Amino acid sequence: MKKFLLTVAGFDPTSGAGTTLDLRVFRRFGYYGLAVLTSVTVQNSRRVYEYLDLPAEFILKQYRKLTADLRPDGLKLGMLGSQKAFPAIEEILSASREIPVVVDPVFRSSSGCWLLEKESLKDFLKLIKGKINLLTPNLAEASLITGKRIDRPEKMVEAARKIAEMIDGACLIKGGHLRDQVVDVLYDGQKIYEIKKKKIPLEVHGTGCFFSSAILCFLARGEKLPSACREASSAIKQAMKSTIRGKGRSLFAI
Ligand code: PXL
Repeated sequence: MKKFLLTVAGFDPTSGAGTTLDLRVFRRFGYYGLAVLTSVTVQNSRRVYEYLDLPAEFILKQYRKLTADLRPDGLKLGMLGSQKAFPAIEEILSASREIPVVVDPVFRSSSGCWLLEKESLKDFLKLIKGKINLLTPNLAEASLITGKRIDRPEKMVEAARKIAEMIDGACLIKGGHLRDQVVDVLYDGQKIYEIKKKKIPLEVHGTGCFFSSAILCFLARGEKLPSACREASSAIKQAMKSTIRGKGRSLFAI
């Protein structure tokens, strides 16, 4: 029987990131995707202009009515927009203890627009602590979380351990912005895994959303975390062969 995966994230009108990309990724790996919106952004492939957060009660209404009917087999959290959404997210996480949960800490868009207030970082970490399977920060997000500049593989190893301890869960730091050899570093609470890859000279919007959604798909299939991350990494490389362009960055054409 087909499984349901749920994304709780923002709407990007280009479909290059956020809920509509997550839904396409879920479908690509054989799942039926469900979505609860936290925020609606104004953006094109060049940049994010502004966004409007939905009230926490409205996020919860979407979630409660949806899950009274269809039960998700996995949960992904993306853009939350504001700390005001946290009470809703708390309820959603509490109801998701039996299923895999992957969180992409969307703090800031590549074009520099804050998608969650910087001041809410500590509360964000408290919100997810002990309740998720995996957090997937990129180098900038890992630097924000640890308060240190994370820009080299050795520092990524140390930061992955530290963040995993802070959230009482596993952490995968994405090294896509490293200069030469690109490596992602996973700490699953016991061991460090390094996933090396070739740098692809193409800026594609939404790689973070794609990656976390794909990892969730492989976890929901029963794979262990290191192999789910490896498979998602190959899947993203494959998907980057098929992109489409407007006037800004490339978008996944999957
Ligand atoms: O890529 C991060 C991201 C996630 N979700 C939404 C976004 C963005 C970046 O622009 O708009 C809705």
